[in-house]
Amino acid sequence: MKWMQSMLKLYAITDRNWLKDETLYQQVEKALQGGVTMIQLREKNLDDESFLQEAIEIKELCHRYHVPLIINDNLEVAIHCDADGIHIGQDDISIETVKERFPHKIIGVTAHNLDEALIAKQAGATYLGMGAVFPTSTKDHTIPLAIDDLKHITSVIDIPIVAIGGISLDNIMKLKGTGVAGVAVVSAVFKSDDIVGSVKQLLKAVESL
Ligand code: TZP
Ligand code: MG
Repeated sequence: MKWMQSMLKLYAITDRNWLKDETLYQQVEKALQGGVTMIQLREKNLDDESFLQEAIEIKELCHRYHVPLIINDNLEVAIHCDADGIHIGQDDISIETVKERFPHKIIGVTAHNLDEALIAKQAGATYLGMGAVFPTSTKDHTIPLAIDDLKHITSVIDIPIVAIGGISLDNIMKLKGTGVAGVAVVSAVFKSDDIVGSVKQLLKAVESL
């Protein structure tokens, strides 16, 4: 699946924590202008109606840049905005339910170790998000994943894997040789005062992994 591999190069996950005086829409547009290859809309505190409204607008924006939109966790929102896919964690709805209710879409799954990765792949995940490869303050209670373990998992699992957790311009090269398709980042993009510039630099770095 070459197309999936290239979509995962620089995967930006949204976060309202660093909006400052901008809207999320404006920040996502900057990320797209910089060249992110996929966007995940991650909303932990929005009611379903607002989440759906936002998803419809952000999908239209992403598609203007020919970039797929993935919805975090919320299957109803994903279905109703006709997103390109959904990303689920270990404690979210099952891959089987997603396949049934949202067929022919991208299914991203968070996995923390080889067992979880194998199970998700077997159940039909399109790609895996694996981490946290570095310490992060963006998400609580993350489980650390050693770089050598990540390398082993990418050599065993034949669906694309994206690394996540604390990835920045300062440490991204530590992922060299791990076999990841790309990186998933939150703060490295959305916390930046120069989103377009940061995305361009990250993209350059990820291309040399
Ligand atoms: N899942 C594992 S770590 C993480 C998520 C959603 C947060 C990553 O954020 P950042 O800012 O790129 O460390
Ligand atoms: Mg989740």
